[in-house]
Amino acid sequence: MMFMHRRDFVRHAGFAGLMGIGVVPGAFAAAAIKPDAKSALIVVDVQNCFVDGGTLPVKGGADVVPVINKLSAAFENVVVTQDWHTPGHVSFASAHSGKKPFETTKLGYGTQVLWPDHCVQGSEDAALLKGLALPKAQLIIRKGYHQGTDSYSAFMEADGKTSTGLAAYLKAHGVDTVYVCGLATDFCVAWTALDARKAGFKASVIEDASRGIDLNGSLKAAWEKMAKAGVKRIQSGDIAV
Ligand code: VGL
Ligand code: ZN
Repeated sequence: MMFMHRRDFVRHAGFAGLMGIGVVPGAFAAAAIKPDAKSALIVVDVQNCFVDGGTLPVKGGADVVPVINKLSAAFENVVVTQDWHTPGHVSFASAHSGKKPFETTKLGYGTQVLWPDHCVQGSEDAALLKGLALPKAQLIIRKGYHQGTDSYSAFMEADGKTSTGLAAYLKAHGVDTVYVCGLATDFCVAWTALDARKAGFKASVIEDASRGIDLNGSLKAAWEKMAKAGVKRIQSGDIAV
């Protein structure tokens, strides 16, 4: 009972209520997260390439759109990211002879998963989903535009030392807490949340506003790594809209 998920708590509490055990009225409203001026929603890579019909589709990718649109109303600060690769980018399998998508290779900065060609700068594939309605978004940060370096994270390129400038931007705006959602949970969302922690932000990933690729157990591994780093795993319903 002590360590149950919020979902389970709600179920048990409802049952207790029915049994007349008594639940403090308003207890759930008080528990809900109310983002303030120090919080930012980071919407990661909700682009045509990552949904059906795109070059690197994530299962159920488009389903995050209505969830994110609704969530965004709760935030004063909304930042959007776009995966934005050069043609022939180093993360493309096609740039490495004898390699196929979803294999790996060793680069100067470490092991790189090789992907189908995706999110090429200026292409329709790299555009944000039409249905994504975030008129209040204050910044679109593009990443992965250096030919020889990938960037899953919105904060730091895969070399671990080239900053995108996002941490400085958020800090300059007084933001100390980020809520990360989008595509894909186990790559760009997870790396963004992990780097947010490294940069000193409180960080949560909104699970039902994200979808994963799950390559060789990558989804479970990402959640474990995030838990260890102090990234909270929450649901969109935990945020008061
Ligand atoms: C992503 C693989 C390659 C992502 C981007 O947005 O999670 N995954 N490029
Ligand atoms: Zn990419």
